[in-house]
Amino acid sequence: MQVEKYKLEEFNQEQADLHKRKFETLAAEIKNVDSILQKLIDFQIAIPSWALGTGGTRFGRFSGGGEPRSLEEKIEDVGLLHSLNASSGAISLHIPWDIPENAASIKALAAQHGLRFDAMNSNTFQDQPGQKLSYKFGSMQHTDKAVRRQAIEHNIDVIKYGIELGSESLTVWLSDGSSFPGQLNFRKAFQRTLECLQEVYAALPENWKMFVEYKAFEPSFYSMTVGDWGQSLTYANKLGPKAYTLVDLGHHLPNANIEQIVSLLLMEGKLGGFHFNDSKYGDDDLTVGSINPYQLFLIFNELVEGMDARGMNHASDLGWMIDASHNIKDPLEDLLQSVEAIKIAYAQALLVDAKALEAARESNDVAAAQEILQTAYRTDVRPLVAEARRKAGGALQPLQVYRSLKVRESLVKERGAKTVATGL
Ligand SMILES: [Mn+2]
Repeated sequence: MQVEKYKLEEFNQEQADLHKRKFETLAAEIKNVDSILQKLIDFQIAIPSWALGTGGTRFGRFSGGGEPRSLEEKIEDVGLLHSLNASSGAISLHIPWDIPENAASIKALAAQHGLRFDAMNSNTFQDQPGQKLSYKFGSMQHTDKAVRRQAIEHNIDVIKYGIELGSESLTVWLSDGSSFPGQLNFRKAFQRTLECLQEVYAALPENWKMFVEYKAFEPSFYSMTVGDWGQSLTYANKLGPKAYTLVDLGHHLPNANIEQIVSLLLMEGKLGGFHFNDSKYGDDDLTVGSINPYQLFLIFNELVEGMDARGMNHASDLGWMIDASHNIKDPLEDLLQSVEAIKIAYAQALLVDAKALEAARESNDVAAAQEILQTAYRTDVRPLVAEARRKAGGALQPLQVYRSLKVRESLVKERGAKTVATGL
């Protein structure tokens, strides 16, 4: 399904006066409003193919209907999101769930929707039908060299698919680890994993990056072989300049200071990308900004400050992606909310008076430092984000348009009430 341009403009027209009033009031208080608008327009967040269907828990899965049945339909769904929010201009694929049968036609379809291919994701955390050797006891850490070889070959295949589609990065997330004390020799597991990653790294094209994603626990419950940012950074440093750490917000132990992690990884030039989601207890895969929007803002504050310190391009020098899987919301509505939350946090971070904050820090004025941050955080930047979206051809109120046009109903009619997104 596609959103007709004129319909979108009709909705925008209905809200034009109210929006204009709100935006002009806010803009009058912002010094460099045009440059902030441009940054917001440029900032695109990739949608992972697996977020387009209903996610499950280990207890069950409640399919929502109208889910994409093929890679083509996944691309159409992301295209639809992008036409509404003008901020989801990329899709991230997962192999083997999204193997393109005809790369050229898939590439052309994505281009029609204004989409590019973000990081490719490999999968050695589950066994596929017909797979020769099992990953039950890990993949790259496995005691059996043949299993490790299989995991290496799979990742190299994923790179090959990515090259055909024009992707430029590979994300490796391993579920490797142990669930019981004594099960694993930590050093051997690390070394074996490193050696495998080195072989995959050697297969990267010149312009590619490799992202090493960490996770504190689950599915391994005693140790994870890439369990935290220290371990990921150690792998990335040993691998070489094309290897980076990837931060997934849900992959930390409770109350971890993620903004500090981000700051130091940026300082080291080793932050590669981001997976956005939100959580209260663990890897809850909740809508971005739904639980702790202040933390999201603090993270963006460090991202903006750290990227500016290194002269980085906010939009293109790091990989930005949502990684969540929703089991009670319409996945497309949820993604619209997540993208909006990211844009809001980014816009607020762009409003921080960095010079005043640095002066407050240097003079140990703790109260002033807090005031400066919270002044930005408590600014209602929604009209600013909406204006950027409008200028880029999107909807002032994407979720409202999505509902008014009865998109989900159309998708159910087209695809059926009991479709299950491939891969989930
Ligand atoms: Mn992730």
